[in-house]
Amino acid sequence: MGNRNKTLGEFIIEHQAAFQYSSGELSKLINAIRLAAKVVNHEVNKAGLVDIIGKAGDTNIQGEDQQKLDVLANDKFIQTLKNREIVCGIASEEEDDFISINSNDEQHQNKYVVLIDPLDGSSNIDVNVSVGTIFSVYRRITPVGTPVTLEDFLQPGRDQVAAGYIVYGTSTMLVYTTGDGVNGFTLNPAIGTFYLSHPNMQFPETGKIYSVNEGNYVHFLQGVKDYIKYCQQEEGDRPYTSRYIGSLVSDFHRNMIKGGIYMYPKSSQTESGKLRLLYECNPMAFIAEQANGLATGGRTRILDIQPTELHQRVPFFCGSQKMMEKLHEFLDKYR
Ligand code: AHM
Ligand code: MG
Repeated sequence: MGNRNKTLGEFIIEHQAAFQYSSGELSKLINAIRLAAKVVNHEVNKAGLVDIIGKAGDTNIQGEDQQKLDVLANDKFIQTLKNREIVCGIASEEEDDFISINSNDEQHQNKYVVLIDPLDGSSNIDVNVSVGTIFSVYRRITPVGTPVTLEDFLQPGRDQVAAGYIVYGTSTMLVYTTGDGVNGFTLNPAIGTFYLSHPNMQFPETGKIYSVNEGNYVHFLQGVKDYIKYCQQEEGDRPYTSRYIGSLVSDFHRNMIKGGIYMYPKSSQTESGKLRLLYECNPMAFIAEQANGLATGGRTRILDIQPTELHQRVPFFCGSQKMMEKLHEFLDKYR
């Protein structure tokens, strides 16, 4: 079957067959994420009606408390994964600690852990700008049949089995990789089905877009400042275009399609930048590398960092290969 009208469901089944020893667990897991994504999408789309249906903290007509959307998204993803008993542990940007899941039938038999940022860029919701969900999947390290431990979550990004994001934008897309390229699926909201719309996504080798919060410029390291100045210089195909939504998923998604570079550097204010290694940088770095892009912390490959804590932050640079190489040249001058 060609790619015409292929649904995410069909794609998952087809690709499961490609894993010789697959038990179908990973496919079920992606399916659960697909389901939760649709529910969250529905809620995100209603966000503008907040004055009509009530805001966080209010009680709605059915007597239910209205939740903030990021809390709601967190609950939906966790509930869906828990109910379907397909993972042994979950860590979320919204939770202080990881959650260990006991399957009812066979205790702790599942082998995957999921790490999730349920609603990234949620400050954008109030102003009707795109937000996203980011997820990352690892095989547990500790033996199946025992409760998960912190060690199962603190694995370097290169050991990810799958990673992806959902962008709730002008249309809703689910983009993911299982280490065999990156594919994007667009939701047809009328029938609630994701269709393969962007097969084999690739960062263009170079691009003309740079994305960084320039309001922090004075606090950046000299190498980053110099690179930004380079992007703004009039020469060859420069100046580049500056585009910053402030929603990592959307900024990344645009750059992957059009060619560009995203930067969240450390600054004199924030020693490690802002973005979280486990919930944001690792999954995006895995997708970037699978799509012919690069992701580093300035020099170190993001996927090679050994995490030390669940909510660890790291500087993050990611994008088209040639642009990343140029950035590294500037950063190297100040080493
Ligand atoms: P969040 O997890 O609290 O939503 O923060 C992450 C977001 C990213 O989506 C975005 O790239 C970044 O924060 C923007 O930060 P800033 O407003 O400092 O530029
Ligand atoms: Mg986030």
